[in-house]
Amino acid sequence: MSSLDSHAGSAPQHGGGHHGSYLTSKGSLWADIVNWATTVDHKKIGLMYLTAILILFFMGGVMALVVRIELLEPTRVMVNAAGETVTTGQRLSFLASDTAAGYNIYNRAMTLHGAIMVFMFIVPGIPASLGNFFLPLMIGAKDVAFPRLNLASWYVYVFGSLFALASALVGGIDTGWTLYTPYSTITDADHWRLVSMITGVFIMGFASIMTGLNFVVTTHKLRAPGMGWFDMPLFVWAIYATAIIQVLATPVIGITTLMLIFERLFNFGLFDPRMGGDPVLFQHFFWFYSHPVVYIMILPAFGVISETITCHARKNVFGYKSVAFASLGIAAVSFLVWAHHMFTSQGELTAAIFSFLTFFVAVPTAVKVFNWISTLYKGSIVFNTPMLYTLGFLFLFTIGGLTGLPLATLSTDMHLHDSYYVVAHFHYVMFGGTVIALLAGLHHWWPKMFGKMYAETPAKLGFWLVFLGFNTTFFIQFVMGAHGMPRRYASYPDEYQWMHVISTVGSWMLLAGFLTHLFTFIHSLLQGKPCGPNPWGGMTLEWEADSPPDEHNFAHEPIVRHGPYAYDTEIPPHWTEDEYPLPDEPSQH
Ligand code: HEM
Ligand SMILES: [Cu+2]
Repeated sequence: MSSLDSHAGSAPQHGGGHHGSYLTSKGSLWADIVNWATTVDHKKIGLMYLTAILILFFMGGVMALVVRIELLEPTRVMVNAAGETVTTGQRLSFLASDTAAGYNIYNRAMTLHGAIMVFMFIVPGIPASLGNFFLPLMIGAKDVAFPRLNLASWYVYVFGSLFALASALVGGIDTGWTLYTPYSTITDADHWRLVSMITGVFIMGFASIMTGLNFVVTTHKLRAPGMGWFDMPLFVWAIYATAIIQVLATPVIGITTLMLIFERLFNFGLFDPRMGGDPVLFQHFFWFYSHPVVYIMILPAFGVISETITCHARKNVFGYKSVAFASLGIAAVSFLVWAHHMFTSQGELTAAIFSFLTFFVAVPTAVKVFNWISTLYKGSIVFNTPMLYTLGFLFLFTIGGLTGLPLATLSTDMHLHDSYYVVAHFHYVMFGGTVIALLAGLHHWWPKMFGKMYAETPAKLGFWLVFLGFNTTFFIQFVMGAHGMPRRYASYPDEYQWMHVISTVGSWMLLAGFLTHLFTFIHSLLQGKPCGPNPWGGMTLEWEADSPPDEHNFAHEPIVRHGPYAYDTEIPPHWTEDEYPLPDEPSQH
């Protein structure tokens, strides 16, 4: 374990350092507001990011519910007995002036959902919230390398999001979150809605780069004395690998969005064939960023799961080094496979090469899954909420990952491309993977962040609602898609209706699950029992700090003498041997 020898004899630390917790009020409400708005404390910035992304997740979720309500019934255009054309099943029509506008409301809600969820929620997601809060703590640092840049990144992110959301206030865009040309250049709505969304994405990119840069430098430079690369917790490895992608890939979306703005406003002819441009060029640019980005979304989730699984199964991570290197391997391969999103819009040889390369991504990913499962083997698994979410992750992410293989295979992708199968696949990965891991991490680190426990029973109820709701919503979409239901349509043949109904009912279960968690967390903040520094018996450095941590994290600079996990050799601090049975056989490290 990364034990703090300096700390072993310094029990008074837990009485609170000389600064008090980072949550301690500065006196008046106004003083607190100023303090938070100008803070350079990575913990506060982490919480500010967490709040912002959860608000956006809520907004994106509302849009998803709207989309699902529209899909309860297909839009049908029929001629009635009197010979008039009537449109039925447009549940959003009360928002629209006529039928065509009704279709467009569906398109805009779907686009807004995708754009919010991807650019504003899941990309900043875990790194900017949990990463900001825990990366410095886990390596025994006082803060990130560039604290002011960290605060700047939060403001840039909020500013960019407001820009993007402004496009919705003035009517929204209907291009899909992928902003494909020619929808985004010629056919869509009006200039300014699009330009405002695209500019928002452009601005948010800078926030992502600032965060990534900060984490790379922090990991290199600020590790506590004695902490070598292989003493770093796996969450740190994952955030580090993510940060490298953020720094290298994000500039590409910056350039792409600029090109799109110039094309839209000044007809540059980059993507328009009438002017010698090429619409497929846009797809290449877009996916050269957006494929690596799926690893910005999922690697931090892998990091969270490595921590929760070892802590709540009380066992070392099986094959620590292979998990650490798998993160870097995924980051490297992620840049080579972008064109697998475009099999149907390119030549056969190119498609075959990209298909071949795509299968390589599966290797380091599978290594991780096998290692996590081996970690569980003979562990003393505690079925608390973080562990339930961890097991949920393993189950859902495995489905998400394996269903990607038929999409990587040219012959099967020709059939599945742009169908609901794809929608199901990426929700299993992004939601079943990243959102579920975020929930695992939130429940795992909540006591550390706020110094209070949450009520276990409602938290578990929340898990079951989310888990069952998720599968009800999305599993049936694999079936629909394989039967031919295309994505992004509000109108569909009647034979699909029963499947859409199941899916929509699932979305309401999800809503109930999230509300349950929301109330559990609010209840914890108001009335939660105080928890000690280390309620789970965790072994990584953040558990050595107070709960909530002192303003400057550690009273003494930690000195690290062991790797991050040593559940087989040491009893974690504050535990007795009865509470913490050691495994019979020493497991490997
Ligand atoms: C992390 C959470 C989520 C992410 C990252 C996400 C992402 C996306 C994206 C990118 C799209 C665009 C699909 C396309 O381009 O065709 C989409 C579509 C959609 N999502 Fe989500 N989503 C999330 C959560 C949800 C939830 C909670 C629901 C349901 C309650 C949902 C339901 C839908 C529906 C119905 C569509 C429209 C599919 C279509 O008509 O093509 N999503 N999502
Ligand atoms: Cu991809």
